Amino acid sequence: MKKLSNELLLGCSISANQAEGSFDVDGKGLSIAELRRYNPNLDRKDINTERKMTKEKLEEALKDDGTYVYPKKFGVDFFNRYKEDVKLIADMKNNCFRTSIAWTRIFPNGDEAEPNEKGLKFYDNLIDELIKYKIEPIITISHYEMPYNLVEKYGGWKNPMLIDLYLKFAKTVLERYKDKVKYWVPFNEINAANYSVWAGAGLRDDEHPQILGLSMIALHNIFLANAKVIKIGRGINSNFLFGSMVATMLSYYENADPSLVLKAEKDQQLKIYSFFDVLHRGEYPKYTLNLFKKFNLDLKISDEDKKIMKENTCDFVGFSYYMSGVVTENEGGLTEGNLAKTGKNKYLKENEWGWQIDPVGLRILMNRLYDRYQKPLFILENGVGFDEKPSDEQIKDDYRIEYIKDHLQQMQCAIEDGVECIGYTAWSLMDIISHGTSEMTKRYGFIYVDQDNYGNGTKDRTIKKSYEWFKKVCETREV
Ligand code: P53
Repeated sequence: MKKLSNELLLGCSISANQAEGSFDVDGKGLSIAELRRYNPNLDRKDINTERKMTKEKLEEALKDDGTYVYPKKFGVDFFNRYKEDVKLIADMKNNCFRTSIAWTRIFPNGDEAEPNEKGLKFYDNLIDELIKYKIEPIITISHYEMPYNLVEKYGGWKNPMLIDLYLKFAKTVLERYKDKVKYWVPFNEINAANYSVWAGAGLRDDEHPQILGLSMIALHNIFLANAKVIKIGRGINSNFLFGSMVATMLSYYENADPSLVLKAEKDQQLKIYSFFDVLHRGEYPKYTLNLFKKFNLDLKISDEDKKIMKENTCDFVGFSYYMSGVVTENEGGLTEGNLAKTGKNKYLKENEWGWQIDPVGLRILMNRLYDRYQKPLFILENGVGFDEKPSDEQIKDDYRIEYIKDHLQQMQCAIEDGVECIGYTAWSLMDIISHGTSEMTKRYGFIYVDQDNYGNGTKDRTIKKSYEWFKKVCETREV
């Protein structure tokens, strides 16, 4: 048993595009998330191909003629049921809650001169409802849901004009909620372009087949926007705390062969540290600069921009952690995993989607991140998806309890090792639409939502066994 501190923020996390639905209500514009289809014929080993946005899939999505469903359009009705959901958060004794503000509710096309008051009203109500129950809101400004118009008209984040368009949106919400929200996540999983340039940067995957090259221009614009939003935010309220998030997957070496160890280190540099380093040290590490050279990219970073990046680094190290992987020479022995095709680790179990469950890896990672940046950490996402069937009885999700319990214990071990940690928000509050596959079947919630992959169902919420367990943890601070 571990005792958690009363100061620790402990709660759940969701995103607007996976939960809200009501995609065309009150003047909301179309976002890139709503163009990701659910494919009923998908073989799970093809997830990495399915998640790529191609010209063909995009045209089909824009037509939306009934061939496929686009579940992020209907979400799980959080837009209409937020009061009921916030009450469930309060009853679970969580002291914080993380969600995002849908850019397309505030600036439907992204380039309007004035924000959409009706869209802001929804977040006024949601944030006030959280505060009513003394739940600390943690707000993600951009969670894979930019206005589609910014892709079509401007070409996504590779266009530097996106920086000011993003800042206009961000400034609107930072000012509006300056006395109500303290914790801000300017970008969800800023390294998302590693996995999907569509979600991360609004670039079509078939036009940007490699993760580097052109997408680095987009990433640079995102990094600049991150530094600039922190600068603006500090001018609005000096107590704001910022932490853009990085999706982390710890990589082990399959054996002690030094060349494999080197390969794994390089893999971590490329996929994780090259992002954290810019966010927390305010400049590109040398190995990223070398990559720019290798791809013949002359980003023409002005001295002014260098200064802004250097002076406006994040306050906390925000990250998501779901699994670990193994760097191997044995390409035949890879997991089937969504995004994360990696070597199998015989010491670990996998979930149905091939994600290898590794609580001790969280402790290792927290130690490494704290050693490297010496800033407080915030675990913004951690959780596990299961295909849970509707049932008249309560869902007894002991596997989820075990997963979260083991990770919370390892988090506490890391804290006892000397790591500073602000909080932990589990993914996710209730079952929501999966980011990667737009399916409902991959359920992460403490709360069951009666809805299938096509949006059929009452959408009623029922608590799972894990809800009661997590409530007890939040109340007693014992895990
Ligand atoms: P789904 C990759 C690796 C770790 C986390 O993912 C990731 C991804 C991208 O899929 O994304 C985060 O729903 C993301 C959430 C997402 C969650 O992980 O594909 O921030 O929006 O839902 C789980 O199983």
